[in-house]
This record gives sequence, structure tokens and C-alpha cells, in this order.
Amino acid sequence: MTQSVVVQVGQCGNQVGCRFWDLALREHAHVNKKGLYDEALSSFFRNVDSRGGDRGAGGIIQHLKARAVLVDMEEGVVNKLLQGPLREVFDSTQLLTDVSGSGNNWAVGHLTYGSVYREQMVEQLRRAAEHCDCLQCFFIIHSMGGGTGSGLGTRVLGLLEEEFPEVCRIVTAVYPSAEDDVVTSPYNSVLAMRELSEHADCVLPVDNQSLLDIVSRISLMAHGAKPELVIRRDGTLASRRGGIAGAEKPFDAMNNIVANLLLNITRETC
Ligand SMILES: Nc1nc2c(ncn2[C@@H]2O[C@H](COP(=O)(O)OP(=O)(O)OP(=O)(O)O)[C@@H](O)[C@H]2O)c(=O)[nH]1
Ligand SMILES: [Mg+2]
Repeated sequence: MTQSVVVQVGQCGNQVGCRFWDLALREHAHVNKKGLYDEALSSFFRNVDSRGGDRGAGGIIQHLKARAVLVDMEEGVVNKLLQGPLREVFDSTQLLTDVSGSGNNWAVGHLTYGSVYREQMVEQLRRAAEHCDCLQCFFIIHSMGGGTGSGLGTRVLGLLEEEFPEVCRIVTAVYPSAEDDVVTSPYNSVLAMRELSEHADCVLPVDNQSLLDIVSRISLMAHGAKPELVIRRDGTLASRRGGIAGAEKPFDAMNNIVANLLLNITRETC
């Protein structure tokens, strides 16, 4: 049986990643009522005993740890994740954070943080790889618009190619909508796109405006009209005609769509 490691980078990467782990656990719990650690579960989770050692497939589930590395140059999103219901599936050795973020600047993520954290990132990726019997894939999730996602996300991609050339690199890249209020996001996207074309084996491009349109259409069917919505950096919705459309946080619903997409393409292995 093969395993995969998920590398989630930046706010968007970590929020989408978080939805992925949640759905993966729910789906598995739905089909495996006996709570066994089987081969399907082992593709994305380790089963760890109280001393932190790996237990083989076939036994009862003890402590599940996601095969993941969480990277963000701000602490907020990762800290929130660690206070939420998924906190048990990550431990501190899987996290890499800084405090100030990349300020929506590809170069800060790629060059500045990429150089400062190079060794630490390699160390964490190696550690995640060492827990696998047969590592098949790295799934990298990041936004194309944010400084950390686009810059550091693509730096990690390059590192993976250097360190694990034989392991497949699949990138989920979330593109900014035309209305994105991060002014640098088009530049970040173009700079990141070049890296993706050079270092990724497969890219799953996801368009935020399309996600928002899907979510808006579903909400329209369920609750009545809310036309022409655009998305703000903090995840709130605004109307194109001005004014705030409500205190809704559409990212959750949007990220669910992306997480389902990922779950579907990995279902073959899990
Ligand atoms: N679909 C989706 N898009 C997101 C999410 N969070 C942020 N974005 C989008 O990602 C872009 C901003 O990137 P972020 O991921 O927030 O930035 P970052 O990687 O943390 O980089 P810095 O904050 O600049 O250090 C914008 O286009 C946002 O609309 C999310 O949870 N889901
Ligand atoms: Mg950020």
C-alpha cells in the first residue's frame, strides 16, 4: 500500500487542508465502523501508540496523526486549527510558522522565508517521508494570490523536487477571483505559475470566483436571491453594487468543494 503526504501552505492552503482532513476522517468513519486502522486509512494517517511509535495496519485505531506538514508565515490560522476539533491529528513537529506573514508578496515568501526556513522545511518533509513505507505522492495546497501560498508554496515544491525527485508532486492551486482585493495577487499568480510549470507533475487549478458562484447559486436556491457577490480578503461577502452582503464566511463552503475534489481524486488510494 502506498502513502501520501499533504503539505499545506499559507492561510488558504491550511484552511482547505483542514477541510480535507475533516472530510477524510468522516468518510472513513462512515465506511469503517469497527475503528480498525486499515490500509485505506494508512495512506493519509499514521496510527501512533502512546510512545509515538507507528503501529502497522490491521490493528485497532489508537491515535491518528495526519501525514501532513503545515506551513504558514503567520500564526493565526494554524493556531486556530490547533484549538479546533482536529487538534489531535497534528503535533508540533508537523508545524512551521512565523509571525508576520509574507505581506502578499511572492518574493518575501519565496526568497526571504524560503531561505530562512529551508533547512527546517527539508527536515520536516524528510520526517514525514520517513514515516511512510512507500511514499507515492506529495499533495501541496496553496493560494496563488497570497505571499506565503504563492511564494513559499512554490519554494516547497522546488525543495520536494530536489529532495524526493521520484515522488509525484500534485499541486492544488487556488486562483484569485478578478475581484480579489489583494492588489498584488495577479503578480503573485504569474510568478507562481512559472514555478508550477517547472516543478509540478500535476496541477489542479481552482478558481475562487467559480467556487463562489457555485456557493452563491446553492445559497440562492436555498434562501432566495443574493446576486453578484464578490469575496473579500477576510472571507466576507460583499455586493458588487457596494455594501456588505452580510456577515457570511463563504470560505468554508468553498473549501468544502475543493476538499471534496481532492478526496475524490485520492479515493483510488484511500
Ligand atoms: N478558496 C479559498 N481562498 C482563500 C482562502 N483564504 C484565502 N484565500 C484566497 O487566497 C488569496 C490570499 O492568500 P492567503 O492564502 O490568504 O495568503 P497567504 O498564503 O497566507 O500569504 P500572506 O498572508 O501574504 O503571508 C486571496 O485570493 C484569497 O481570496 C480560503 O480559505 N479558501
Ligand atoms: Mg497569511
